[in-house]
Amino acid sequence: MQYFQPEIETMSVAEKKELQSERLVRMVKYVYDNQLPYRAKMDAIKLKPSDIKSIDDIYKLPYTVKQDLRDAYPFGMMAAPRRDLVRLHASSATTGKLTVAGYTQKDIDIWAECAARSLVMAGADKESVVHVAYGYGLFTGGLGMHYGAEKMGAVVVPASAGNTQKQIQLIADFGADIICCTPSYIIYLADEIEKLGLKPGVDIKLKGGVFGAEAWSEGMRETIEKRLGIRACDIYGLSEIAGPGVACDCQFKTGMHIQDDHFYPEIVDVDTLEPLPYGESGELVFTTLTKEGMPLIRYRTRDIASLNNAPCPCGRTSVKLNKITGRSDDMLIIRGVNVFPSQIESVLLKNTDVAPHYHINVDRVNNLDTMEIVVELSPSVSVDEVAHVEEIRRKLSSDMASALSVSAKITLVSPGTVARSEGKAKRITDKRKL
Ligand code: DLL
Repeated sequence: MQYFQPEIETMSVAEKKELQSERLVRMVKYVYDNQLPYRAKMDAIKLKPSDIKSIDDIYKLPYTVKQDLRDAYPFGMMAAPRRDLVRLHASSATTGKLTVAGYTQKDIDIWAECAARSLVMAGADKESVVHVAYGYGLFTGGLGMHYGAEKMGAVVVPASAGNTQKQIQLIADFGADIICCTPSYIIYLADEIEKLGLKPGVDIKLKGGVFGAEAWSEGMRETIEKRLGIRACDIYGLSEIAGPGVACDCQFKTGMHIQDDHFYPEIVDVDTLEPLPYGESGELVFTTLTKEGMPLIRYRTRDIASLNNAPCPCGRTSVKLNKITGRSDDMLIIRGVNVFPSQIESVLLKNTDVAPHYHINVDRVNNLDTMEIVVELSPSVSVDEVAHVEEIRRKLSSDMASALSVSAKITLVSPGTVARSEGKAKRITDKRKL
């Protein structure tokens, strides 16, 4: 089995707990002394750093929310002095102000280690050519995977996002075996590779990829793996905590291994905020255990997921993050029913007559919510075959209604019609919010 840091990745659960406890105690004191907004939260409930004696006390600590970061924009949440910060990243949230994160050199090194662990989990080694097609810039995808690939000693191709034809040429000519990009972009690349008549395994030597930055379903994973003949690993991260590499799938795909020596995960009930046990779905919360620049305690990510601690055949002992099913702010409420885009994607991917390129339009007409799913027909179906297209539409409508418990209008369009994205796909237009 390949590991990047076996002494940590396969540490016993008891040793890990001791390490987490020691780090949490230190972290809480550091944050109390250096991050004024959080100190105020602790003072408000008369909690002292000395009340936190082990990781089991974590539930006593108040939550940090995105609004705290916005209120402190841009630098109010930084705990390290300006002279110790070496990098800023920011996330352009779909709603509202940028959330800014500052990193010290130690933060960057730890993040690179986590990204390196992730790449090794996905099958990279020192002989690998790692093609990074995540955007380089304020977004953490590009630079995060870049530093990870260098740290583990692979050759990194810093392609960044965009210019799809050139990306394909580079992947083919440089013989990349590992690719890093969003799941929606790898599908786009697969379409273009097919159009160019290039053969996976012959002209394209990819054997694995780490795909993340947006929610994607198991159906999407199967499609990617089948079309390109590669292992598709899910990778998770967020700029406030660390970019890509907070968690990643290993080859057994039993859930993404969380780098929980640095980032402590919890799942809490979305309404009551009470901690939930393994297996139950709720909001994902992270506490940074080692960060200096912008440490965060019990940060509510708004991502909806569950955790599992079943042993993994790879030997890694970390707690695992099951696939993110959506974001609490991406959840659509259609006539009172909760719908996540990932549920829609799962239904679409089970139907081979349509391609996984789709957009969801939500509106309110005569006080009633309406939902339209615009999806491309697969290239093997012609829009001119009217009766066949109508049959596909009817089947999808009925599958969607039974999966979502709410009806949706299905609009089938020709291949290539739905806008492609080089970064995070924007899949929803909710006119009720405009
Ligand atoms: O998206 C970091 C990243 C880059 C992760 C490349 C993976 C690969 P942000 O722009 O701050 O950072 O957005 C973070 O993206 O809270 C999730 O909602 C979503 N997200 C990230 N990874 C996944 C994933 C990067 N694997 C937000 N599955 C997070 C589902 C994901 N959603």
